[in-house]
Amino acid sequence: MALVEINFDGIIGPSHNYAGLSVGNLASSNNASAPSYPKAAALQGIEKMRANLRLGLAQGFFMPLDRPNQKWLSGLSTDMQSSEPHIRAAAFSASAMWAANAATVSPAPDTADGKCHLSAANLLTMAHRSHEWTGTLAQLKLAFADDVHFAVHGPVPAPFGDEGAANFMRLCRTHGDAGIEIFVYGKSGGPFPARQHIEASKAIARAHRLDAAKTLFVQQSEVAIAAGAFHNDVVAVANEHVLFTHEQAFEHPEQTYADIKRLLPETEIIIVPADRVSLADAIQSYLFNAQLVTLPDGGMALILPSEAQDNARVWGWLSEMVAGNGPIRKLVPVDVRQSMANGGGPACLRLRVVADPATVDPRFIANEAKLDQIASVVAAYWPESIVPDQLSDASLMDQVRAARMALLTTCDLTALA
Ligand code: SUG
Repeated sequence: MALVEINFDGIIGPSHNYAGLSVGNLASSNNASAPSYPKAAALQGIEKMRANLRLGLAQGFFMPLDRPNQKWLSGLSTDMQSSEPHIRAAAFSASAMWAANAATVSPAPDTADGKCHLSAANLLTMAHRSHEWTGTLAQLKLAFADDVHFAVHGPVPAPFGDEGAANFMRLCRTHGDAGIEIFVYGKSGGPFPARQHIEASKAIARAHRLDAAKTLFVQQSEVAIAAGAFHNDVVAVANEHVLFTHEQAFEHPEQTYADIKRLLPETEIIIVPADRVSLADAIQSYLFNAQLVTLPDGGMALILPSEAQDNARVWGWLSEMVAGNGPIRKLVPVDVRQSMANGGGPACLRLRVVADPATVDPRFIANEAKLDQIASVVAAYWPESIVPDQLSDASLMDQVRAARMALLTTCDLTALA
């Protein structure tokens, strides 16, 4: 079968809560200590996957990780009862739901050995995300165990921060053709950290055996990071030959566009001007944290958060765009408000892998029946709500572990237990 883009969504874990852990992520800070609704959150994520299946798109999923992470706590010589609240919250976070940060993926047509390469991200800038990679790597090794078609790599070593596909874009004629790969790194972000370091991006490009002549390293704009765009995928998204970007996404936009055009002349760059949609509106509405997808009929659609529809300036600009003659033909709003309140839109919730689905472990591939089963487990086991004060509550920890185990059992994935 031909290579297709498969979107692997992180199933929102039973410990989903708002702990204000991500400095520079305004939604996370603004919603710190608010009650969360893990069951509703996970069901929203499942509905997004269903909607994508119904659009004719290939869909996969990843399991939530084991939380609280006892091994990480043991490494810090503590446990959930006695640790300080911020350590406890970091051990308990369901942040692996944002699968865009799980890994960087270079599809087979771009690599020297013709394999699809995946590198687990170290996520080391944020404590609560820095211990995801062990569980993520185990999962990637299982899902992409076919070593004729895939090469799975561990994370880049410290101190070089890597945030996975959130700071990475690929442009190509069609998914199955060789493309250009664009690594977007940060240098500085005013009061906020730049999470993606160029050293990490370069290490991944080498590990993935990319063609240096078709690889770009581009600086994310400092004003964008300072305005709350802690990842590049909050201000730009690419699909096949289309780059949809905010005017202020890159530090050197003209050079970036020229380099892209030089390497892939058929690229169409759609620039949203700051005088129509400010960075503040872009970050509040997450219009760029959309899944820009190619539909089976060939047109492109933007699957975006319903917050984008609620913002009149954003929706006005988008409506004009789709009414024009450009490549993006359709807007599909989805409700992922529980994830959005922690700064994770539709695009954060998924990792794109271009591959033949038959080469992926079928236990990670979605269909309607499997999503029904997953939704039943979520409905039966996921907590209704969590407030941060509950995180040391032993009965909540037991419920969270039992919920994940029920899902692993249903999906025949107890190997990840
Ligand atoms: O890393 N939020 C995530 C959101 C990740 C979004 N991903 C992409 N843009 N691809 C983060 O900042 C908040 C957790 C908390 O505060 O409880 C959090 O980790």
